[in-house]
Amino acid sequence: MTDVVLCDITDGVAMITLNRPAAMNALDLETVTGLRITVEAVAADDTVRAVVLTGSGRGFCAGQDLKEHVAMLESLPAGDVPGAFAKHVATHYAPIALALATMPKPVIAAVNGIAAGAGASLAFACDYRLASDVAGFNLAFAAIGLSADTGATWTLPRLVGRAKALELLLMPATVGAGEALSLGLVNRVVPAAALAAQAAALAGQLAGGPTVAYGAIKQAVAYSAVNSLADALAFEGEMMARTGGTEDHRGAAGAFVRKEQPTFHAH
Ligand code: T3D
Repeated sequence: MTDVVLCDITDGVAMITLNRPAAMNALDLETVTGLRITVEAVAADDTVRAVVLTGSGRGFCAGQDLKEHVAMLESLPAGDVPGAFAKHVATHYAPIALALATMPKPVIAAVNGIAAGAGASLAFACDYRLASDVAGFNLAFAAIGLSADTGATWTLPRLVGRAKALELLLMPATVGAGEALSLGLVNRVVPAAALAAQAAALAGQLAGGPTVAYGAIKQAVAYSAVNSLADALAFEGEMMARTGGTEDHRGAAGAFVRKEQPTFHAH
């Protein structure tokens, strides 16, 4: 953990907070490195059963730190810039998106404010977006002559459809929380003052749930998005076999029959 990326783990919930409020939590090298290490650590930690990603101050995350970025552009020979981009994206942004989207536990983006560029992509890579009523999303890449990264070209069309995704990417503008909700960009909008408590409550609920089943659901939904129905049916069968063999399933099915509340454990 560093000062710019905080991580608190309590009762099975990892709360990751981007902590550069003066820069709208923009991702300089220290922050993006800290975020990658933190996200990969909570993904691998079996005691963590739900994750929340949020930002401090009035921003969620403004994407790449453009001040540091301009310094990089000015310090490198022009011919070295494409290679530097490719390395930076492959070393940091891509692994973070992949870890958020594929870790075998639910990940909530508690979007407290503006999410721009790769900051928006981070929120889209999470499993659930709980947004403050002052939050907003801006696919800012094209405004500075860039394409898009951190998975936005994969996640965004799946959230809002191809036509809207292209509109948001080609003509970047800030989409407020209300519009984001109607587009399906976020799951729920809550008053700003209630966001932290609501995110903690939701994460606590998920951390007390059937973690193996949640992980298998994430895997199956991702698999089905890019495979045929026949293959998806076969994969569902594999995931059902995995979850059907858990104590969580045995206990919860029995609890239903006994008219009791089930309790779930990590394995
Ligand atoms: O190397 C690579 O791999 C490149 C990868 C790129 C991936 C990307 O993320 S590209 C997209 C980068 N992000 C942006 O283009 C967004 C830039 N920011 C904005 O458009 C606006 O700041 C916001 C829409 C996010 C918020 O607007 P507003 O009016 O609410 O706030 P503001 O006044 O613009 O910003 C507040 C402060 O945050 C300000 O600080 P200052 O100058 O007063 O001391 C501003 O400079 C700073 N800030 C905001 N965004 C960034 C930033 N500082 C550095 N980098 C930023 N991205």
